[in-house]
Amino acid sequence: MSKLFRAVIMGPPGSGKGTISERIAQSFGLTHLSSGDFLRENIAANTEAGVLAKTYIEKGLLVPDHVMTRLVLPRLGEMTRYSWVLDGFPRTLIQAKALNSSCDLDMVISLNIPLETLKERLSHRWIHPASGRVYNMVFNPPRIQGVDDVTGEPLVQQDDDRPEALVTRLRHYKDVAKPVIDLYKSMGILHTFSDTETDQIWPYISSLISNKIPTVRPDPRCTS
Ligand code: G5P
Repeated sequence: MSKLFRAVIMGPPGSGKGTISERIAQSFGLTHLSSGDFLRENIAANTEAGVLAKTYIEKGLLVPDHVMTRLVLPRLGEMTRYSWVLDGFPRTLIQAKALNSSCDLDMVISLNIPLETLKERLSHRWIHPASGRVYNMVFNPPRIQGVDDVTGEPLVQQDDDRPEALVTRLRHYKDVAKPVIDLYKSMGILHTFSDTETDQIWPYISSLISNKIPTVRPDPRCTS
C-alpha cells in the first residue's frame, strides 16, 4: 500500500490556492479540501458556525480560530485513509499548531504573488454559488458571459471580493501568515513559489510533488 500524502497550500487571497489545489487533485488523485468551501457550505446551510462566519467574511476578516478548528479538524478526521491537499487552513499560528497536533504534513506550499496582481485578479473573479465553481473573466472566463458553464445559472461576485473587503483581507494576510510560514520553515517542509502567473508556477509544483509521491493512491471520491 502506498503512503498517504498530506499537503497544505498557503497564500494571500487570490494567489491561486484554489486553482493550484484543483490541479494537484486532478493530476495526483488527491482530495482537495478547502476551508473557504467548508465555510460557504455552512453559510448556505445556515448552521450556527455559518451564520457567525458570514459576519466576519463580509468584512474581509478572518473567522475566529475556535470556529475554524472545530469546522476543519473533524473533516480531516474523516479522511484518515485518503491523501489530501488542504487549501486555506491554517491561516494563523493557533490553527497551525492545532493542525500539527492532529496530523503529520508532508509538504507546505506557499504562494508569494505580488499585491497588484492579486488586486487585479480578484476584481475579475465571479463564482457559481451552488457549486463553488470559480471563473476569472480574463484568465478562465465562462463560455457565455455571466453564466455558469454547467448549469447555465447566473454567476455572482462574492462579498469578500468587493474592493472594500479586499484591501483588509490582503493587509491581514501578511501579518498573520508570517509566524505560520516561520513554523513550517523550521519544520523543513516549506516550499515557496513566486510569480505573477499560475501557469508559470504550476510546472515547478507538479515536479516537486512528482518527486515526493511517485505512487500516491488515487482517491475514489475525487471524481473530477
Ligand atoms: P477562501 O475561500 O480561502 P481566500 O480569500 O484565501 O478565500 P481565494 O480568494 O479563494 O482565497 P485563492 O484560492 O488563493 O483565492 O485563488 P483562486 O481562487 O485559485 O484564484 C483567484 C482568482 O484568480 C480566480 O478567479 C482564478 O481563476 C484567477 N487566477 C488564478 N491564477 C491566475 C493567473 O495566473 N492569472 C490570472 N489572470 N488569474 C488567475 O476564504 C474566504 C474567507 O473565508 C475565511 C476568511 O474570511 C476568508 O477571507 N476563511 C478563514 N478564516 C480564518 N481562518 C481560516 N483558515 C479561513 N479560511 C477561510
